[in-house]
Amino acid sequence: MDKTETRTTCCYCGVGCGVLIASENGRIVGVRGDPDHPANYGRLCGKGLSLAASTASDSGRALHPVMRMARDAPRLRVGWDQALDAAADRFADIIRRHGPDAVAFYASGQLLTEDYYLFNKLAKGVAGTNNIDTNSRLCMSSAVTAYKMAFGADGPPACYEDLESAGCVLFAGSNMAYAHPVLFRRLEDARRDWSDARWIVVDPRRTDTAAMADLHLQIQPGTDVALFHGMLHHLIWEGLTDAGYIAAHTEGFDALKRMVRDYTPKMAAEICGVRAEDIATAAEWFGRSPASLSLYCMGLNQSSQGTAKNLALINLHLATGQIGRPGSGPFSLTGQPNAMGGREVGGMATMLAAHRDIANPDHRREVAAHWGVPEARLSSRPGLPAVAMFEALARGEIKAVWIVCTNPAHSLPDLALALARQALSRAELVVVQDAFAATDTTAFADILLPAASWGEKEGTVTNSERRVSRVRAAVPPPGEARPDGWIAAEFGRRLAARLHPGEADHFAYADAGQVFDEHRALTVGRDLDMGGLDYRLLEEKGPQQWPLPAGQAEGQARRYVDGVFATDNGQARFHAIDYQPPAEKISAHYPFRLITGRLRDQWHGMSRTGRVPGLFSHSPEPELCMHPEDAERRNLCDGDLVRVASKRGQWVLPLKTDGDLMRGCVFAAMHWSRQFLSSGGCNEATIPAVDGLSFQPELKHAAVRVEKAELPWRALAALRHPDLPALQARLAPLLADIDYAAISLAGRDALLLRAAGASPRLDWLMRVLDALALFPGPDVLEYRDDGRGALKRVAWDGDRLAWLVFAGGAQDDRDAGERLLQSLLDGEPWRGPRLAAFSPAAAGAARRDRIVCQCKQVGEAAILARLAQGGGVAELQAELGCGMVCGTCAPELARMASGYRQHA
Ligand SMILES: Nc1nc2c(c(=O)[nH]1)N[C@H]1C(S)=C(S)[C@@H](COP(=O)(O)OP(=O)(O)OC[C@H]3O[C@@H](n4cnc5c(=O)[nH]c(N)nc54)[C@H](O)[C@@H]3O)O[C@H]1N2
Ligand SMILES: Nc1nc2c(c(=O)[nH]1)N[C@H]1C(S)=C(S)[C@@H](COP(=O)(O)OP(=O)(O)OC[C@H]3O[C@@H](n4cnc5c(=O)[nH]c(N)nc54)[C@H](O)[C@@H]3O)O[C@H]1N2
Ligand code: SF4
Ligand SMILES: [Mo]
Repeated sequence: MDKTETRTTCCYCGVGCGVLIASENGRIVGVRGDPDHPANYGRLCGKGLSLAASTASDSGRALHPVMRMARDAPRLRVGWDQALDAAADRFADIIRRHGPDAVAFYASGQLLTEDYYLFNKLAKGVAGTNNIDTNSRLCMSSAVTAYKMAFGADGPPACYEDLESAGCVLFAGSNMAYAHPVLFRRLEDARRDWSDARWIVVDPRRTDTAAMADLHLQIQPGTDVALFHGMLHHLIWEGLTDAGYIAAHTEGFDALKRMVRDYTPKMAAEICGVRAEDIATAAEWFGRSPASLSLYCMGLNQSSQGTAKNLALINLHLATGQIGRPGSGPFSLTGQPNAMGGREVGGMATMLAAHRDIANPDHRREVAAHWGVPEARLSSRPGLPAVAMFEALARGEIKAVWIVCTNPAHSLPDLALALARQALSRAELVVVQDAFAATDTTAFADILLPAASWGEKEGTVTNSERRVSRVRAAVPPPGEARPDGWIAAEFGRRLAARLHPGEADHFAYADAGQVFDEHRALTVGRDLDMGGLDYRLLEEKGPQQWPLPAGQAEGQARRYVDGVFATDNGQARFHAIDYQPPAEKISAHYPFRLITGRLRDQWHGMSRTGRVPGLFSHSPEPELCMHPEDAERRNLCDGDLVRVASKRGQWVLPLKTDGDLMRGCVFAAMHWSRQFLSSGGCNEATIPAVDGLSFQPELKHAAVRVEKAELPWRALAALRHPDLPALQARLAPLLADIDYAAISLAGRDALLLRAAGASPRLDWLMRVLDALALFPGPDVLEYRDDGRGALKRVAWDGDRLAWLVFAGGAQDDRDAGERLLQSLLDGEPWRGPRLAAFSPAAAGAARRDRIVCQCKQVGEAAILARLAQGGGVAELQAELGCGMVCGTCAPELARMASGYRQHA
């Protein structure tokens, strides 16, 4: 047997953990954390640990290029040459007829740096358009814009070691316990060692991160600018600013000082809905600590005031000199594994390679010369940022779009009306390059190209602390899937041959290392100089941080240590921008503020995490979280199906009362897509308003109404099966045909479908049962009453339940179905007569226990039972084993233990 271990990097979040892949005969059989990687030193979170499981089967993967020969015709399997030639013909034709800006590329912070570089070269250097934007526009663009405005260049100035030396940590709009778990472990460890470190969390929800804070500022959504100005007012008033630093290294303080005069903590407190004393305390801790670090993410960026929020936070650091020293600095946590790499290669509509600007003719000349293309090819017109790009596509101004490694029909705002769906159905040509066959976006593809995925390709990624790590192939891609960089180069070469015959081949690379060399050559002499950072060094010395100019032994951990910034005069700039409320006001008609965000164990549209049953156990169903008092006033109970509607669109999901929210706010996870739900999820209702400086959409703040969805007919189907992704793929196309339906995975190998309709839908259910092959047979008990829309089928495999279907309108049946479901998931032998399966549940439905610890599958009930005997987290760990493997559940365990003590 051929067993090998391959050193690579996790493909999920921007922490960028090192992973060792064990593979056997061309299959990934296990993963473990790389003990030598400086991001994680061997640790992985639940998502990272599940990477082998999510790559276990090829079903659901895109395996062959497919293409429509005519509009509305079905897609047929074709060869790579045919698909790429057709794509190049169509792109070239559209460019000739309508000009280069009639085509667009929509890429992703999950591409490798080399792939990203090639797409950027292809769009800007071959097609001649700056219409290349990425999902980073939905993610990091406010942070990028603010760094550039304040420091003159993009990129976080701090590093991971700063987490260990910070005396005051300000988390702003970051639920780090869920979204950057391994870094959060490092912070937890540091606080254990340095017990007087203070944590402040700014978040409208009491997240697990907030529950661990010394001070939680539960602000009204969107009010961060007022909060930070209020803190600055207090710092100035109390003489806690660093006049020496301000004078030596910054400009613009006087104007800012004049503006924040009005933002007394009292005034800020009124806007934010928190206590003025708490704002003053936060300012004191921040200003007096020997080292203050802020960690921020989507709660700041995804806002119509995203850039202003970032700048107001940076103001606090500059005014107190909390930057450039160990343990301090404004540290924007990057979301995707290679959001940073994308920024380095200039992979957005508003920038050029290596932090150059489109508007600067010298910069265009440098890049054109490097690529060997005529200077005039590089357009001086900025391209369209994501939202505007899809709007232009919907209006027919952009005619063809190439979408790679992102799922805009799920992740863009306002799916229902203006954006993705309309745009993609109107476009003349949609090319989608994805690793998976069925996503909300691949449905629109005229040409679908199968991409190699994690563990199957070579390149690099850059994590949040500017550290470049190698990504390596451990196994060959399935079917005919090819690496993204290969696809970009093959298409680029074909497009160049059609548009610019006679030009030398712009895509002649022997390997990914050569692409990296071409990229890093462009960085030489610039703020992100990687002249000394190549594959050989990465091979010999492991992951490296930039800047790392030629001749230096290692990269720079911290930037701006000398107080010299990347602006023309070396001074950092303060910015005075007034607070503005979110774009959409709440009203009598739309009284709730919808906040969207992440779950602990799911990743975006779930194309990968949705393949692993264990990753559903922490949050098995989609939920709209609402404060219990808001729910009570509206007569809503846990589990009720509700319809959430904005001015733009609506979706249906179950309600969960949740005291972690403030009144007037509701929260929904962003993950559930049309592959798992009867609708596109929360972005049916979100708003396409964007920040005026960064063009990042306000994905976190829409005004919505919440009403009970009267859907009395209910169905539950559950079965065990060895290939769940295959089953899910068969069911997904049926979901939209009913008022509510949601797929989730459970146990080790079970798939669950819950559905609801305004009237009985046995017709629909029959299609579901056909798709799942749940037919009557010898070991199947059936009850059917078409008049009442009732159908029950229960099947046994030996003495165990194999599958079940319960549909109808009666509560008793629902309870019985839930009880059977529990029995199916437990896998216990069936006792008593089989007919008892249809009798009403004796004492209501069995409540499914929520799993808190994914690694050891420890549920809430066992944890509460152990806490009832006294003790805390240490006892839970020692006796139940929870929180001991990846530690992702540690914050929740701590919270449960302290909650228990408070109630006891
Ligand atoms: N498990 C998991 N981890 C992930 C991802 C994933 O899909 N799943 N995705 C990765 C990516 S791409 C990203 S960008 C990051 C995102 O990481 P985070 O930004 O930490 O995650 P979110 O849940 O999107 O939002 C963070 C918090 O912002 C709060 N918030 C909402 N509005 C406001 C506001 O006006 N002000 C403030 N201060 N806070 C507000 C929300 O309540 C939420 O708790 O996560 C990365 N890590
Ligand atoms: N309401 C709301 N919406 C949001 C957010 C929010 O907080 N709230 N967050 C926003 C943010 S921060 C982000 S980053 C976006 C994320 O949104 P998306 O980028 O749409 O999310 P993913 O599901 O990660 O999409 C990645 C796609 O690439 C495919 N893929 C995986 N590996 C590969 C590969 O190697 N090659 C190729 N070609 N394809 C591959 C996957 O199957 C998947 O379809 O969502 C944004 N949308
Ligand atoms: S924290 Fe988890 S998801 Fe993020 S890189 Fe590390 S293992 Fe991957
Ligand atoms: Mo993101």
